[in-house]
Amino acid sequence: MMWDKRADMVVHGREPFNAEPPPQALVGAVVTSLDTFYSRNHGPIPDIDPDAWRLTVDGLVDTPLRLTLAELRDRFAEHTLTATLQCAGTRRTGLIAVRDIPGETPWREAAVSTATWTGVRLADVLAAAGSRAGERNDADDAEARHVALLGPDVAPGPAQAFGGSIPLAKALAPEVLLAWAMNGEPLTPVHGAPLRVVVPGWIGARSVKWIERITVQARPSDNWFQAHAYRMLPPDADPSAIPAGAGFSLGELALTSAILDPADGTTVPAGPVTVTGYALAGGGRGVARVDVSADGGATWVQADLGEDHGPWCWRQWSTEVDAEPQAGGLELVARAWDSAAALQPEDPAGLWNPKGYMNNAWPRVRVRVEAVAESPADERKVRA
Ligand SMILES: Nc1nc2c(c(=O)[nH]1)N[C@H]1C(S)=C(S)[C@@H](COP(=O)(O)O)O[C@H]1N2
Ligand SMILES: [Mo]
Repeated sequence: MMWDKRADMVVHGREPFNAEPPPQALVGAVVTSLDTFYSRNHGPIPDIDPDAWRLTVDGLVDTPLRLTLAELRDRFAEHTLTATLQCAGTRRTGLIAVRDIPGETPWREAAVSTATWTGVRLADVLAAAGSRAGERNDADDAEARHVALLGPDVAPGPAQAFGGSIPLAKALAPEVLLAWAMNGEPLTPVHGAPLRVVVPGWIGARSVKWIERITVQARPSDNWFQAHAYRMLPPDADPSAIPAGAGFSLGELALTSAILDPADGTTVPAGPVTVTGYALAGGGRGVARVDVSADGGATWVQADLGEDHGPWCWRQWSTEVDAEPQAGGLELVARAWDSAAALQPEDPAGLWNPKGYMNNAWPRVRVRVEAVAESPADERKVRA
């Protein structure tokens, strides 16, 4: 399989490579194995010579830096953190079902994965460069407010290297890493080797891979993927002619959840059925509760939450429902609450936006229920 991924990946595209695992592959594991971790790319995977690679830190800093990977690892303390990465396009299929979204990858529920990342804090690197948070720099007459992140890979559409920015306040937060390892293994090319940014709690697009340049500046990045894409547009906007700065920029993730098993459209045997999924609060909030309904949302039970690995990490959940054979099957629904008592929105229709970002509506799956045959005569009845 391409890029060391499992053979049953759902491959949305080979070039650029975009793939997510089958939903059941995410069940139960807090940390996603490397062969299962989704991958989202806007251009070709760059072939980087780690010896020639350098990280540049510039902009509104006292001392611009230019570092090799060895220098970065020597100079700064190493930190390890388990964090979930989620693409803003996850569950776009639920928005496409409301109204078509041409030209965007139809991600299902698994464009989200969790890894244990090892690297250095972006805050430590910015401190070494003497970044002056919020301070006016006389020469530039500008206040340091944002940190632009730039990769080398050129996406075909905008013909621009991939980049974006995060506010300086987030860049200085201890959870934001420049990582060279994932689950204790060196980063692979597809996940950003030799070094990538990891911005926990924010949309995956801000976790820039193959990072080459970090620039402290007054304003958000004017890179295509900050100024034109990854923005929440009103439903009537024309996505083919988005002026810079239209709508609002996506940053913090919104509370979301998904049902991973059983899969939509499958058949389950009558009797107790285990329903499993994940919930992710985003922005450093926690998942407080997950409710599951087996009757389309009329009645609910509380799911059991898996182990809490902190605010940057999803929660796995599971519960058992009783499946009775019935015409039309069973409609399973989930809804998560976060630690700010926010509840996921019920209906994807109100969330529809022309680029299909941030579908965090209640996940729903419909399954058929098959009566368990007790005798050959019963079996014939069921099959008929
Ligand atoms: N340089 C670069 N960084 C990038 C991207 C990219 O295309 N180029 N894709 C972004 C998006 S949209 C997501 S969701 C994550 C996906 O990371 P992964 O491929 O390691 O899962 O990387 C982000 N970082
Ligand atoms: Mo993404």
